[in-house]
Amino acid sequence: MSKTDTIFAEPLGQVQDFQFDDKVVEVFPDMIKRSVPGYTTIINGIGEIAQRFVKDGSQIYDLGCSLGAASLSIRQAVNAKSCSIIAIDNSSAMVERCRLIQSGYNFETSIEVIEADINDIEINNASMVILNFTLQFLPRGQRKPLIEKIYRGLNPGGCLVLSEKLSLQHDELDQHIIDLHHDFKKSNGYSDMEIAQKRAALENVLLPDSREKHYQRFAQAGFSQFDTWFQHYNFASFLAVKEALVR
Ligand code: GEK
Repeated sequence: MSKTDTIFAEPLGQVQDFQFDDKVVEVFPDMIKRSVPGYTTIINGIGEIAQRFVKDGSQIYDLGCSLGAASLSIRQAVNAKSCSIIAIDNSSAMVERCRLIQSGYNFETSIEVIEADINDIEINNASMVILNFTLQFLPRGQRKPLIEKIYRGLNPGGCLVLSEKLSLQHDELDQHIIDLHHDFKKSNGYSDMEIAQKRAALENVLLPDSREKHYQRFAQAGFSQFDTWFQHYNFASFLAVKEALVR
């Protein structure tokens, strides 16, 4: 059982930039479910998508894995043989807890949890790559090279699942959707002060792009097929497929 997230429950005066540290690790499953609309549906969907795309003898990359929820969903779902998951995060607190959680399960699909910056790792022989609410934390200049690296590392017919908070094109509608998200957080027990302080902590750290920007990046990287397979308010998940060479 995950502890209840109360990190922003008391007035903080000066709110520091958000960090994935020990305090966050302790409450992370509770925090992400109460903050990200559709998170559980996306995690389950990633397992279902993996059943279709993961091929025997290939690798699956979970980039910015946190506690490995997406990896676990894939390990439970995949029937392909001799596959391995490479789960990467640059927060040592996340990696330590992720290793502990994953070692409690024994599935045919193995997992290696690595502490590294996802910009520094190699990707190869991949049938599936996951960026589940991670790209939005990278400086904008790092995003295009990463999507291009993923495209190069995917086998033909392989896929990328990219989940992100979006900024919407029309300012007025964007504000309505942001308010609906705040109502979602309130209905999950967060106070107005918690919502405001968390927002301030994320302001310089979580930089959302528009759907159009993501689609442009997919196309520029070489993906010819991509679409939105899930959206709840301003939280969406995209599926991009590297075309198979022979039809
Ligand atoms: C899930 N995918 O539960 N290199 C490696 N890791 C990074 C980097 C980087 N450059 N930048 C950020 N991270 C997970 C949820 S959380 C999303 C992902 C959220 C890591 C960071 O340490 C954190 O663990 C994760 O990306 C983002 O399916 O908390 O909203």
